[in-house]
Amino acid sequence: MLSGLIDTSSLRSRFCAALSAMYRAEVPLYADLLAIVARVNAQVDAHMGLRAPARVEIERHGAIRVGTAEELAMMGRAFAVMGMEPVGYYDLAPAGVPVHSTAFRPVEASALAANPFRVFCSLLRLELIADRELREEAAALLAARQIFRPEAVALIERHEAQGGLDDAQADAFVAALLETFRWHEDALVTRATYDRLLASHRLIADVVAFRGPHINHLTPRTLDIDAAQAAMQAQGMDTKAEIEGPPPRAVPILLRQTSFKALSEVVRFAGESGAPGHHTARFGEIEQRGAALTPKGRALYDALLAQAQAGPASQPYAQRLALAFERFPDDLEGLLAEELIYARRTAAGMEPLTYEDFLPVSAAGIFQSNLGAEQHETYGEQGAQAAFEAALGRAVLDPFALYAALAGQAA
Ligand code: OOG
Ligand code: NI
Repeated sequence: MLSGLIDTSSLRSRFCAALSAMYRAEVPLYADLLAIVARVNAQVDAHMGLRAPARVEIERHGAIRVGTAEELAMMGRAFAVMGMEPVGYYDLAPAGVPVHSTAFRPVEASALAANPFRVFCSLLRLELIADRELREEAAALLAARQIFRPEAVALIERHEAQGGLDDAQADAFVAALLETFRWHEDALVTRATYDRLLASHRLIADVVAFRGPHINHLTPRTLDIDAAQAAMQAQGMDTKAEIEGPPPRAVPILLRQTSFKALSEVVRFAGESGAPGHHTARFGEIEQRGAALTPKGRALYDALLAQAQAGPASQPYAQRLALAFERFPDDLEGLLAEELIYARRTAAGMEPLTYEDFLPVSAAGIFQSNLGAEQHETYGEQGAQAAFEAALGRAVLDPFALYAALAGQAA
């Protein structure tokens, strides 16, 4: 690397800060959520088992949805500038959402420690739209839009040619790329087209009807998600009914998440000057992360979650979840002895590795809660990892292999 080039982790931090500022301005309720998280985190006793870094309220992830292979490939190159690589393949079709996804994130221990910010990036699967005419119309709309500023593309190329960006180029890159994530209330389509896209699937309208892949949520980390959810509700936020993921535990595992539901926002349709329309897409979410599970731990987690979900409807979900998870050891020794979590040896003993990825089941729940309960159609297609990777222009990394390497084990 040439001297004078900015470290990719500080570039990621600059971008994350700029994105947060933009989203707080665009979605004021999100600024309220950040204030709640900061308050709850300040109240949490440091003895909870999570070492509180100085700024726990900074965002841990965001999410976008792109429409074409070209958009995904350029997005992958943009994230590479910030030291973020595609990790994992998520097939959302079984949950009735016509996309497949990856998480762009840092992978090295030092980069994760510097700033673990990651972006869940979904690619629309137009082939899952049954109506041929609508599919072709959507494809034409997507082919005609340009979601990246020329300056952003030029700086991505500069980064690739010189192995990094200098300070001024980094700022210019952040400013130019931010435009891709901005909300545009002027839609690309007429109201009639929007309505037809919406009738096919709300998510298809969200991707196809707009100028770009607006950031649809950001997610800060909370140290006590149960307290934060209660505080959100006390402040009148329309939250999800249940916290997604595992139940509360002494040793947290994987990821627990909740959100306020997507807001109804003003949209101006093409060729109209009268009353505006509305679109719901953007929300605010919080997360609490715990230990990364081994394949064996993950299999147990999936089985117990399925058991809780299949339990008697007469029993509250939280109770079913707690009962099912009685079979999941909840002490460090037990978790390590049964090889359910990844851990790394430190001077103080064994320390669980934090889960840095997403949960497809949670992800589906997040999508669903913001699409409205009415859409439960599922798509019969198989996952299409090879097609996703061809669109991206590279293979996605295997999350288990990354954790094993961080834990100092062979994959
Ligand atoms: C992304 C949903 C996935 C999460 O936290 O699981 C996600 C989306 O709605 O585009 O962010
Ligand atoms: Ni999320």
